Amino acid sequence: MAPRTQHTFCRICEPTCGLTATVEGNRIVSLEPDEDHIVSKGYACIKGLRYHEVHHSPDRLRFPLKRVGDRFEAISWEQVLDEIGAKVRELVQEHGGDAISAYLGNPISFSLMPPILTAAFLTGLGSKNLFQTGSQDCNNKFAAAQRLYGFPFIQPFPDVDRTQCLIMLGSNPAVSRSSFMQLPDPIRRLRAIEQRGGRVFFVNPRRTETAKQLGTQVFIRPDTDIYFLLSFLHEVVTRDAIDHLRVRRTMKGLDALRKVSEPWSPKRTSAITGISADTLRSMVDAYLEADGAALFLSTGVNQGSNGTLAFWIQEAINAITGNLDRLGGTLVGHGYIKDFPKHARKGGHTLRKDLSRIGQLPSVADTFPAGILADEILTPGEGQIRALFVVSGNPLLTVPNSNGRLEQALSALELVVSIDIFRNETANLAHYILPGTSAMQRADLPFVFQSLMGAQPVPYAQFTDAVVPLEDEQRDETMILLRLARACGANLFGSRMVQGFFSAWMGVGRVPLVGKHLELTPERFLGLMARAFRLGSLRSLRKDPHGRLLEDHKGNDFLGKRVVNDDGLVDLGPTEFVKAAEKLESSFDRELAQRDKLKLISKREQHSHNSWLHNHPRFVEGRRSTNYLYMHPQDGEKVGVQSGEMVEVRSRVASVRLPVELTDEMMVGAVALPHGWGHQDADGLSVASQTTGANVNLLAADGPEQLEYFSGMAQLNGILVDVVPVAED
Ligand SMILES: Nc1nc2c(c(=O)[nH]1)N[C@H]1C(S)=C(S)[C@@H](COP(=O)(O)OP(=O)(O)OC[C@H]3O[C@@H](n4cnc5c(=O)[nH]c(N)nc54)[C@H](O)[C@@H]3O)O[C@H]1N2
Ligand SMILES: Nc1nc2c(c(=O)[nH]1)N[C@H]1C(S)=C(S)[C@@H](COP(=O)(O)OP(=O)(O)OC[C@H]3O[C@@H](n4cnc5c(=O)[nH]c(N)nc54)[C@H](O)[C@@H]3O)O[C@H]1N2
Ligand code: SF4
Ligand SMILES: [Mo]
Repeated sequence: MAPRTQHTFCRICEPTCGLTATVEGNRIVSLEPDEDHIVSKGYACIKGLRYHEVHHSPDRLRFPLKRVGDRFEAISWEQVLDEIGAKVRELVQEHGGDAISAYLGNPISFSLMPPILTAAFLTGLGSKNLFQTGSQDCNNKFAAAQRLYGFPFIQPFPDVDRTQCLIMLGSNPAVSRSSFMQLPDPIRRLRAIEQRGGRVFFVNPRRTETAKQLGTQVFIRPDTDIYFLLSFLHEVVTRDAIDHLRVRRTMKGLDALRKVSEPWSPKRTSAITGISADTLRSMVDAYLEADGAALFLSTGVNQGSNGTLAFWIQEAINAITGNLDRLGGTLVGHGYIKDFPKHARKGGHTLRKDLSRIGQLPSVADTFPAGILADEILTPGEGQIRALFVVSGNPLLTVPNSNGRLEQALSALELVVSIDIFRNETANLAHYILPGTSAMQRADLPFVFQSLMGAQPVPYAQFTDAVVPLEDEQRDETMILLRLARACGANLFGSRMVQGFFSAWMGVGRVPLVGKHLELTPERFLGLMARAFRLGSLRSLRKDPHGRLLEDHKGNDFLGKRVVNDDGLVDLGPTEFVKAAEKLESSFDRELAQRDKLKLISKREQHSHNSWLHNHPRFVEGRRSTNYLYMHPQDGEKVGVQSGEMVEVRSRVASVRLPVELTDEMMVGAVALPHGWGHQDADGLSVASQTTGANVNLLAADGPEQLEYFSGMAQLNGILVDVVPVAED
């Protein structure tokens, strides 16, 4: 058969770069960057370009599996759904809906339907126990935005193509391609800021792959960003560089905010951040002089101990200086759903106000923190979790898992179901594993960041059909979740009507819809969504296989118009935050006292993606077959180790062993360790299981007291550690 080509988009990370697939029969022979894509314009990275090899991996799941003793056996869909359904019904009847929980992982979140259906499945069972990656990733931004703007998904992002000054804290776009800001080809876009005479700063304990190529590197001691930001605010306030008119008209709480910044002069905080008062002032100069500037913090700060307060102060600075909601500053996108925050707020969506059973932590965007999952499972009492559905996730390696406590918890569950494309470490503890689709087998509209938050510097829409069909008993996650809901008796969205609609549709495979009889397919679903989003029909979207530009940002259309707090004003000084800021005095003293201790941070790698690309042979070849502890040579000397030697890294809760790599990329006092490793027992991953890396999250503390209160964020950066040499055995 002659090869054919098809344009599609990658769904590994947020840029969702355009790809062109060459397909022979059911085999994808190559993926190339889509040169004509309207935004990524021929950009794609090595992960996207090798995705077909991941897709065709011999380890892919093809049949539903059931654990029998210590083995997995293939069973039919009918049987698997019957058995899971019966167990869930029994648990719900005996213990109530909260006995059932789900963990929604990262990869599937780049698709439209499965995240919605996972949440709906639990709601339908009467359970509040949804966990997802947000509590390792970005819930601090949601928790803060809810107070500042009235809705968690209102997330201003830098107008990167027009700004004259961008200060990035805790982000390494050259490797990550950014987060909460869709940014294919980040280096070109960031370099352009300098080319038009602007400034770029990277505040980071490590001189990253990005900072090596452009901008100004500013080293910061891990987990002290809140003090840097408070001093930045202090300077802005002292200089009265405030757009008073704008603030008066569209914001409240300026006095409270000013007070919060008072104690934090640049000189004072330099003692713990390591950023001198002069350096900080020069950054404030650059920011204030620029015609459009933005502070933008990301995962590096989110994963610290004060992520919510840090994001609050950042947003407040952007707001009071007049940079929020202006071209060249930060923008609030419209997303595909017009006035989504307004409507969602009215309906109360993602605005639950409940507290977790264990630790009384607030839910964020209707989810609880994964850092309490082990406790929720292990602590008896009403509402105890007895079943877990893991949808494209690998919590065992990716959430704080003090000394392997989560493994103990998962082993204690009566039912664990994994929906994945591989049998990963978490799935090894499952009772059932359901084979999903790779992105190349899914029709899609990109979700969350584009459709809900509109975090697109260049707004556009794109639809892709599946590139290749399902094999054997693989199923689209949308269909799996719908069938599971029916088997378990979950009224989707808690609504009998919606459930009745789905049942009718699925039961007979046909449903009366707009007078016609249509077969249920994921494409049809997406067609309905596209129309609901007013993107037109799929047929019309297919006419733009490289994406279709939507209306560009104009700025000046958020403040006073789309802020959804009851009074329509941005709250610069939410009472709870102002109160929490008082505690920063004691943590400051603690920081001063521990200045000589090593702090551990995370590091993303070009060839891996959280825990799941280590099963691809090319990505773990040679030196890449393990993770390393990165450390400044001065610290290496103190510890007494050379590059290549083994060390033990000890935190309060556990220790791991791995080779060290000395590099002056690191700041003195900070060590970095890539996460997502530790696959030695993963017999379902024939390549990854041969790698030797260690799971850094064994070092991260879990349990409610260890999490940041407002967001439930786990502390994955700034963990105090000791590093000691070990003799190789
Ligand atoms: N120490 C430390 N820990 C971290 C982080 C850190 O920086 N440092 N980062 C955190 C962040 S930001 C995140 S988002 C989390 C991610 O954490 P998780 O979402 O828990 O884990 P992932 O490794 O992304 O893997 C998820 C699983 O999804 C499967 N998968 C991939 N594609 C598909 C698909 O199309 N369909 C289905 N059904 N399954 C699929 C993969 O096979 C893999 O088993 O990790 C967090 N953990
Ligand atoms: N290749 C690759 N790309 C990825 C991923 C991957 O695993 N691999 N994961 C994807 C996911 S799920 C996400 S959420 C995004 C995240 O993408 P980003 O939010 O852009 O985050 P990172 O690139 O991980 O950069 C975090 C940076 O924070 C720095 N850092 C650590 N601690 C601190 C601190 O205390 N203060 C400051 N200021 N900086 C600190 C680290 O040195 C690191 O450079 O990346 C995505 N892209
Ligand atoms: S940056 Fe790479 S992994 Fe991310 S969407 Fe683009 S091609 Fe895919
Ligand atoms: Mo993430």
